[in-house]
Amino acid sequence: IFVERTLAIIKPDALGKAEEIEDIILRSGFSILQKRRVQLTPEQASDFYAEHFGKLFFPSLVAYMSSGPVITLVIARDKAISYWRELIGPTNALKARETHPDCLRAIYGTDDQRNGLHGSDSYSSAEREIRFFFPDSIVEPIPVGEAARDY
Ligand code: YYY
Ligand code: MG
Repeated sequence: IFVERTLAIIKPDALGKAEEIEDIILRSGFSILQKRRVQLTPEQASDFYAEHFGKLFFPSLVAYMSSGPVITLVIARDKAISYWRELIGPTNALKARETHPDCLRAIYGTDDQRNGLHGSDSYSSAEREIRFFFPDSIVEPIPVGEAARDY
């Protein structure tokens, strides 16, 4: 059995709830392997969200993500990538409140941009995004039982 890792971000608008959110992460069966509080520059936010370059919402997304500190976390459990996406819920926090009222974006987010939380959407995104914030980290799946080791 292998555990998988994914990147979670507590975005600027949810930072005040970071402890509460970290408790939920742990109670949901994840280990927190790495954690960093960072203030992104607009350049770093643009790089991180490069796949959305050119979209109408890109400039305001970059401004929002660099408007205050964020907490980036490498979290691990089995099926971490899809499970974390399921836990945070749909992108639009307003719609999420209608359709997925228990998801974290419904609880901690505001709208389709300030949605409180990020989660990698695939294995290759997770690999890229973990390296983005934790360049020294190993991203291959690791055996269960070693998840708490300091990678
Ligand atoms: O992966 P996820 O975060 O759920 O959504 P994406 O479609 O990848 O968009 C990334 C990010 O961009 C989203 O979390 C908020 C923001 N955004 C926006 O500001 N306005 C939109 N119409 C769609 C997304
Ligand atoms: Mg995405």
